[in-house]
Amino acid sequence: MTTEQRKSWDANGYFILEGFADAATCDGMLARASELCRKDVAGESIGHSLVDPERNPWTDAVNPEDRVSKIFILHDWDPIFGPFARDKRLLDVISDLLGPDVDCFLSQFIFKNPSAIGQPWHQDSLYFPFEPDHQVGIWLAVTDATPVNGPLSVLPGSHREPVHEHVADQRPDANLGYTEIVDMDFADAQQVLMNAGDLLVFDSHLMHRSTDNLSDGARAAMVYHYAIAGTVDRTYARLREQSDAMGAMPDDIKESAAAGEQESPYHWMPVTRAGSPIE
Ligand SMILES: O=C(O)CCC(=O)C(=O)O
Repeated sequence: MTTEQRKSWDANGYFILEGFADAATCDGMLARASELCRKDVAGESIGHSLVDPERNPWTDAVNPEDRVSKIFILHDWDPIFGPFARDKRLLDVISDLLGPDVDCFLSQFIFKNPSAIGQPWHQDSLYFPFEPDHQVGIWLAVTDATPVNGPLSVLPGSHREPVHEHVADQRPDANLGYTEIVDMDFADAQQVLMNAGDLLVFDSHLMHRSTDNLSDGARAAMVYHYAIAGTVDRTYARLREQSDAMGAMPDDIKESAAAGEQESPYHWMPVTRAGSPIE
């Protein structure tokens, strides 16, 4: 990590690595995510990934992927998304932030098709009741993120805030789990416009949102979340205390929590130990 990146991390809670992934990598991810949607619709296996349909599907949708919002849990099995989670250049940056022993515990591909509405202001740590707190997320622009296709906005410096109360997103087309921070002044927010291949690295307390996709093409992104190895994951315990603590969660996750299972819905995968990548 450069001095400038470290400064931006400390002051703002994020930085951008421009041109991190090449066009072939981005195109390969989009093709693979589309293939997984088609397999899912055809009843074929897609490992343990979960497909989250878009609540406001594109009226011109033709293919299965045109109706999907996100595909979760790709980092620990998929032949395309798995290796990227362990990219050596990426792990060098993540290790600078989290130390020599790091796990990847969550990933999602986001299609953000035309007419998909944005995700309101939130902090990812709401969904991560872990100890220690403060995880590291990366958001790879798989397509360009332009002013009209639903780019992210961030509130610089908000990574120093505790996790705020999040209220349910009341919009009828809100996707699963969307919740919103309403007790913060977002006047200093900055829109993050990115070219395909640029990578945003951000603190899990950083407040961010995305806007609606008003364009006629998908605005795709691939997201991974990393934590220090040995992090204690209290997700199910938290859901047992308060079933809507993380917004509306899928029924099977709520059922697992209620059944008293100790495991969490996250898939913890070691990526570095003693500073060396795990193959
Ligand atoms: O890419 C988006 O539209 C929203 C992504 C986001 O906010 C998240 O993954 O936490």
